[in-house]
Amino acid sequence: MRVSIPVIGALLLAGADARCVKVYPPGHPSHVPASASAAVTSSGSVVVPSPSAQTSAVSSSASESTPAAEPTTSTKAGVEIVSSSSAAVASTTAAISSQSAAETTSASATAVTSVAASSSAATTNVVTSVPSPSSSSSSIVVVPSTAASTTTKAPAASNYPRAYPADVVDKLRDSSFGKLETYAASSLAGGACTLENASIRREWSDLSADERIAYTTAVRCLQKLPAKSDAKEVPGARSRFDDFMAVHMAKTPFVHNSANFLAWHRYFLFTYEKALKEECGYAGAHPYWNWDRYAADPANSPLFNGNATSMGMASGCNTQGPFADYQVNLGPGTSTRYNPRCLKRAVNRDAAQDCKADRTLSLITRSSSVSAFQDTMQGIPGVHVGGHFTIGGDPGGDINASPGDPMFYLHHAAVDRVWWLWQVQDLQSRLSAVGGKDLQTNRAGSVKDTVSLGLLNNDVELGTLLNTLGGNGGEFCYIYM
Ligand SMILES: [Cu+2]
Repeated sequence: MRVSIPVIGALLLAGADARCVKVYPPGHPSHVPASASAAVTSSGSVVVPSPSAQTSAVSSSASESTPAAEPTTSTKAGVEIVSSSSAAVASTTAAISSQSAAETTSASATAVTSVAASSSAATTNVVTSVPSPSSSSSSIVVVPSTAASTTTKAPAASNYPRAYPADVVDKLRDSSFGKLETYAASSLAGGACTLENASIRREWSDLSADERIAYTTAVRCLQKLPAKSDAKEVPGARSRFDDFMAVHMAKTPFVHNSANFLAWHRYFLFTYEKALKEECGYAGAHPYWNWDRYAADPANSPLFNGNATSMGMASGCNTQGPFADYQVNLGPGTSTRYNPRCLKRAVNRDAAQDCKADRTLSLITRSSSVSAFQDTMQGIPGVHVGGHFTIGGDPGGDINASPGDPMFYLHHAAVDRVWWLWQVQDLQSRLSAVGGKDLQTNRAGSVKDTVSLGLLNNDVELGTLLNTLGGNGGEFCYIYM
């Protein structure tokens, strides 16, 4: 979907204010041109999938009942081997039997992760508990498989094995981990946050089935807790989840294409993760979405295949998966009125191509300043907009209201990971690098700028949000796999 002119037109048609059109990347569609299947919201705005999204929606709907192939991970002689489950790509007529086959293979794939994770937890005081390409482990674990049980060894490369082959960005992450260890040895020694106790944000497919369900269950909990938003300002807010959506809607003009884009969204995501933990008992770290893994067929991926262990469906109203009974209350755009409707996706394969690993790698390795990095990331094509377009739909394709789709947070964790990895390449200078403009003051951005999440969290200085290991007054303490 390479839209820009029609989208800008549609934005104007839909009544988006001129400020939004100016501030956000053209082509980040809140709304797209009307068509036969346009849904007219109560505000009169037309929200429809784009023509290309509709095409893919039609083709993917045929396979909706067919669970996506999740790779089966097996380990032979320390080498991770990933293969697609042939059972999972059975025809729709065999959907029911392949469903169980797919779930079984998926469970065996994730067993590797959970077993390895617990073996790592058992050695917290040992150097090898740091997930590092150079660490080693001799734990022998038995991994259940669909065919037969296999004795395998936790991969030496990492205590957190990947369910998919490492892509070029994963490889950069692994090969530059030594820089983080060097930094930690000199700058984190004796502090409260260390590499050993930092939480580890992992990719969606690398979580076990139970871990994924624990995450979506906590999100559902947040969607049921009562809102704290001011009822006069946000009359439509019905839940704590809506509180986050409303803050993003209100702050959107000041936190995109701005000096604080990366830091604001890092803080927003962290605060969301904190709410999941403190208000909904979530015990894990926030997952992220590795765009590249599913770019060939995002609709039939472990994220969007509609399974109980997914983030819901790829097209139309989400009637399957963990968010089947979730209703979007706010939006579209900046509308804070109560506007209940189903969560709609328009998962788009074309947009996913903008987020391939080679593009992400070049973003990281070729951006020598933070300004270049954040401008390229938010440009078109770029991984930020590309990820939003990959989700699409209502409110996922709406720049203001996009946090109304729970996928927003996995996408922005991916954005945060890319920033983190860019920082890791040169921690000395990049842990204090700020570029671009503060759109509230219209001055050059600085570490002293105030970052505000409204009612969600305290106002803090931008400079304190730059380091995931000890930033935010010590509250940040995480890394990414
Ligand atoms: Cu945003």
